[in-house]
Amino acid sequence: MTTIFAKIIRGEIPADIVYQDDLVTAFRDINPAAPTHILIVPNKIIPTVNDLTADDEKVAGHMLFVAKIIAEQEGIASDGYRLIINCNQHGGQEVFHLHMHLMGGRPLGPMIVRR
Ligand code: DGP
Repeated sequence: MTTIFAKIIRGEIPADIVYQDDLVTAFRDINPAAPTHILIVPNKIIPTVNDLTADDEKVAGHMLFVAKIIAEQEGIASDGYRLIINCNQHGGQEVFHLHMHLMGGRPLGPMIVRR
């Protein structure tokens, strides 16, 4: 099984990679919703949050730590930013390779549209 993000991680398709280590890769979203919009992705394919196992605790925590590092790198840490992980249909997940959105660079407004 592969995913579009796995191909980016392996360097098979281009992306603006801003961070990479042995556990995660981060690159700019192709369709940014904010001035800074970066996806933080485990190098290993984990389709959704629902698929996390106890063995994935390290990589899951590392995604959050890397978000902090990149927010500093991008100069948005003190103003603030938003981290989002979508899961399955109700979450609006489109790519089934776990990823954390890091968005900032302007006030982002309410978290979700209230109905
Ligand atoms: P989600 O809805 O949480 O699954 O978000 C998927 C995001 O992935 C979406 O904001 C657009 C982004 N995306 C999809 N395909 C590509 C791609 O080929 N390259 C990059 N850089 N981003 C992509």
